[in-house]
Amino acid sequence: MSTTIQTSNTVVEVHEAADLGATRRAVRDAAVQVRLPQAQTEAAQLAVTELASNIVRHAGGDGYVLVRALPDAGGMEVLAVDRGPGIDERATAVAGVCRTVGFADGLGVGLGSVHRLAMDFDLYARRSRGTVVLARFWQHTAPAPASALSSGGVSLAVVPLEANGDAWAIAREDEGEDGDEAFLLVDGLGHGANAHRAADVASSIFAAEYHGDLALWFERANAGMLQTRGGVAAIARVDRTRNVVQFAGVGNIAGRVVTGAGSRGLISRPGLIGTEIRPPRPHVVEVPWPAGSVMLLWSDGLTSRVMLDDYPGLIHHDPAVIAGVLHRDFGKGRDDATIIVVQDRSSGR
Ligand SMILES: [Mn+2]
Repeated sequence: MSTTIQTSNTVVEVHEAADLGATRRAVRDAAVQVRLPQAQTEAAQLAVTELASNIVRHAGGDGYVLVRALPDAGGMEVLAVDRGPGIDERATAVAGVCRTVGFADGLGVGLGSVHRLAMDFDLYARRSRGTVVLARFWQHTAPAPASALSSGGVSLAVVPLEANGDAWAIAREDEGEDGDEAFLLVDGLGHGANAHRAADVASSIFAAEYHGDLALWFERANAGMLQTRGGVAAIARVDRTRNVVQFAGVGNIAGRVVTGAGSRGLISRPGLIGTEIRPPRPHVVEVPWPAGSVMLLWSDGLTSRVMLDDYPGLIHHDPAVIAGVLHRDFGKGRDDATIIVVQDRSSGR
């Protein structure tokens, strides 16, 4: 069992050229946190400068940059998100090719240089709906995938620079390609420092005491969170042997599993954890998880109707890009907001 509590994103709004410096500083802070070598730090700063200037020049300054440290893997990621006119949809196809053949010239708008600088690169654009570009930087080389599950997310405090009252974590229950993995999403009541503390206690209990039993975690988390203002949470556990997702949620955490055959909602039970001595009793539901499935889990900082239907091809993109697009389009902007994306790559696509 190895559990990693995930870091929140830092957001820098980009409206005009004067905002570029703040994007570079956010990148530098994350780079320091994960001990990125000088060369990679400079590459990341150059890339974010290019991405942020694109937002100013081509998206009318209607966008932002999300920066996230990836301390366990020794890296960091930058998502440039805008609501601009969108690069031609062909560019998305070109970016798909770029990832495999390493050629990105001809995209225009400086994306070619970002692609050369970044160690992972992805892009999703739709005409009149905006663009999301991903650039990742690692200490050395990109780590080999730990399993056939690929995951990413966006988690953001409603007030920039305020503590995030949402938290998420990943537990890899066994080593190897086909190990089971569990994903925790917790939302501390309200927002700010006290919500953050509740979420922090819940994710720490997940890291220390979760061993594959969803209902037991809810009991332990309820007891631990009694010292806090409490919150809501869900765990989705991908059982790779039986090819099912086990889901248990209490309160406003929603989920969806998208497969070739359609999509299934993951429904939480109403209630709270950490507010009453008697622990809540979550229902553990199971839904099929065929090869190539994608799961979304999100907190109530996004609307309840998060769907991939309006986004042709998005499902095949990097989970962080999927999270960036859905967070932009379904975020309510009134609460801490988190969306986790889990992708099964074992279909060999
Ligand atoms: Mn909330």
